[in-house]
Amino acid sequence: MIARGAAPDLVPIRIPAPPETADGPRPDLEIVLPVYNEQRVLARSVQCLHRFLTEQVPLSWRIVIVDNASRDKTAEIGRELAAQVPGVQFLRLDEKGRGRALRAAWSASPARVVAYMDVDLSTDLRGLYPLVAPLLSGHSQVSIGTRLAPGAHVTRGPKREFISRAYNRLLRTVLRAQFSDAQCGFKAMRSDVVAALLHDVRDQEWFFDTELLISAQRRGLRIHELAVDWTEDTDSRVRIVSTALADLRGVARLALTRPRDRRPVPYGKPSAFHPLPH
Ligand SMILES: Nc1nc2c(ncn2[C@@H]2O[C@H](COP(=O)(O)OP(=O)(O)O)[C@@H](O)[C@H]2O)c(=O)[nH]1
Ligand SMILES: [Mg+2]
Repeated sequence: MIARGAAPDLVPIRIPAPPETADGPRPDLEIVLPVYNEQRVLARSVQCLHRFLTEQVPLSWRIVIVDNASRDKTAEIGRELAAQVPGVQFLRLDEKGRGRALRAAWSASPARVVAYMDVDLSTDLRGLYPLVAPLLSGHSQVSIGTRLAPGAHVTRGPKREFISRAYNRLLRTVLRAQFSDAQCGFKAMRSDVVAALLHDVRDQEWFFDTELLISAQRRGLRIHELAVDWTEDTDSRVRIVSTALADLRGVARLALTRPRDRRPVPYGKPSAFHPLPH
């Protein structure tokens, strides 16, 4: 109900000019595509993502392909894409590990929000703007896609479904995780929490995501969850048994480690962000 009487005081909004970087204007969003032996889908996925961003997303953005020592033609294709397609960059690291790739790209990013997605585009891209909007507005600091919350539409095999549910249940039981899906390849966070979270994370491979989210939770950050539409690509780089064992070792390590620092990250006020265009 609207109170009768005088109109409420309106706080004037000051719109800051977008900060500049050495490479030009600071983008709202950087999307990292971690790739390992992805010559089959890389060019198609980058073109698809580029077109989607250009036509559907009202933000400034850039795409960064990060390859860790692929043995196929991924690096050649990545370099070629970076040379040909505006807004696309390519980074190559010598050692394997998806976590390592994300760390390298995110820690060097000038963007207001950093994100990543699996190059097979298993997640419907229409979730991208809803993923990052709560970060740009200042409402949340971390934002993740989830396949395990009500509203998600998921097509994947029974084995991966079972492992995923069991793993996330374990996280809730052992680590008191408050998020529903640690492993969805569709995540983003604000740049002003990147350094603190990366400081906490030790894993350089698949456990990286879980460790990052537990760190965010322990530091009292708000993790926004977005139910995604997910269609599994059965061409996978995950070696299930060794990855599951590494995950279990990671969970044990986090369970035994007292949080080093529960203090909240001094992230910027929402007004530090360039507001979203209409
Ligand atoms: N940079 C980098 N990316 C990787 C590595 N391993 C996997 N990826 C990428 O991580 C993403 C998810 O891998 P994928 O095999 O689709 O995982 P799944 O969907 O869980 O089976 C894909 O974009 C892979 O190319 C790695 O060692 N380095
Ligand atoms: Mg995949």
